[in-house]
Amino acid sequence: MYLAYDHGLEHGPTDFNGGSVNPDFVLDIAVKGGFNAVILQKGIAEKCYAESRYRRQVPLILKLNGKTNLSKGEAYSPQVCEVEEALKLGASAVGYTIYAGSEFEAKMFAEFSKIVREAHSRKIPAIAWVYPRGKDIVNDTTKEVVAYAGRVAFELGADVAKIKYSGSLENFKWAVQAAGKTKIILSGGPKVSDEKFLEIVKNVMAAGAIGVAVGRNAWQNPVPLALAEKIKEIIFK
Ligand code: FBP
Repeated sequence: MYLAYDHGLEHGPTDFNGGSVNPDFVLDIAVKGGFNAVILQKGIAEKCYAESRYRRQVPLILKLNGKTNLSKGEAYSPQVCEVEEALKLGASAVGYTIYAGSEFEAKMFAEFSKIVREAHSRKIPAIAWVYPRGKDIVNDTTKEVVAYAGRVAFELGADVAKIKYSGSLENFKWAVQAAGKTKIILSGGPKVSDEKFLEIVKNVMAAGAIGVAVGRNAWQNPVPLALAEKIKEIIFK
């Protein structure tokens, strides 16, 4: 159960309500909610995690690339942090977003392949966020497109793939199958009701996923720790 908090770069501060603009607010949720890791970009990792008590309290997954949503062109997310830097900041795993189907897919495949090599030589897992995107992708959450995302991660050697929900247990099961030995986690998505989100978590776990990475549904929630308890109940019990 991972807590994602790279949205300040990906979406800008518009995602933040209440206290969530403050990294300490979210890091506290990660600790008190018993999350297995928090996902950060390098700036926040360096300034708010690496030399803080959080480093002892919750593991870090460092996102090695990122982009804003200010540009609406074909998606490319450049690498902004190296595996070695991530390790110094206390990371237990690294993550990288691949926009499969984008004009710049080849560049992201090359960067990610190098990251997998480096991560494995340092004995840490490489996690691929695989989000099909670009002018040729009509719908990024169909059964076929999401399963293709999982398969891309498997073909490129990712240990874990973070993919979007494809609408039903049956559809998601196909994505888990297509991903083979690459383990699947759900990418949470925009805030929905707790009931709806927990239903999705149940479906992805029943489909064979190993867990969820949740961002907005947790820290935009007025009672994030209550939601965390319910997610844990589904994943671990
Ligand atoms: P959420 O649970 O809030 O959807 O976070 C998952 C995530 O992958 C974040 O790590 C990332 O910032 C965001 O979604 C990117 O979403 P998109 O590129 O689809 O706008």
